[in-house]
Amino acid sequence: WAQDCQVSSVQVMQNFDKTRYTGIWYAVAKKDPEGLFLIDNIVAEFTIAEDGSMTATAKGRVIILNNWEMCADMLATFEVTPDPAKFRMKYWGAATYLQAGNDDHWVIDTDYDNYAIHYSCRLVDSDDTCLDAYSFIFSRHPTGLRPEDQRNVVQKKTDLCLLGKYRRVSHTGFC
Ligand code: ODT
Repeated sequence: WAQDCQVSSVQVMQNFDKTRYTGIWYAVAKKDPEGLFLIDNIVAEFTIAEDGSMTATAKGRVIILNNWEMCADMLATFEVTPDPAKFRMKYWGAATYLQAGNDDHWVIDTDYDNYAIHYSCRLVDSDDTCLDAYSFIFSRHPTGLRPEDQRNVVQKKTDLCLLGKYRRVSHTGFC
């Protein structure tokens, strides 16, 4: 079986349960998109609103206006699609000078209690490969992934054609 790296054949989490996904996730690794925004100290918190829709907040260290380092406070709402693990994420900053946008937000895999793998392709090429993807590896533990989850995460990074493209995200208490 050869990897085709096509966006439309990316396998996402089966029977994704957004209720079990709620709570705090620490980013432990990240594949950056073009025009990197969140640098490190990235923590996301997912909530289910009263109407059942998923929302999230995220914090992370950013550098804006070339040289101003700050902790960004971000908000997002998630629009459902026919696949329960594939969302459209509308996001904006608590301050207007922060980034805002609308990205795909796919949950590739999670065990809900320890790790989660997120993927977003911002730009799909005419051959259905991705020209600008970003991806987060999340852990429930700020110290990182458990050794027993690492093999699985490496496999999913490989499936996404992103193996070797991630960097570690540090947590120093900046945010
Ligand atoms: O950092 C980058 O370079 C790209 C990421 C930009 C989107 C950040 C928006 C966060 C909005 C609040 C959301 C929370 C949940 C996020 C979970 C995963 C990744 C965005």
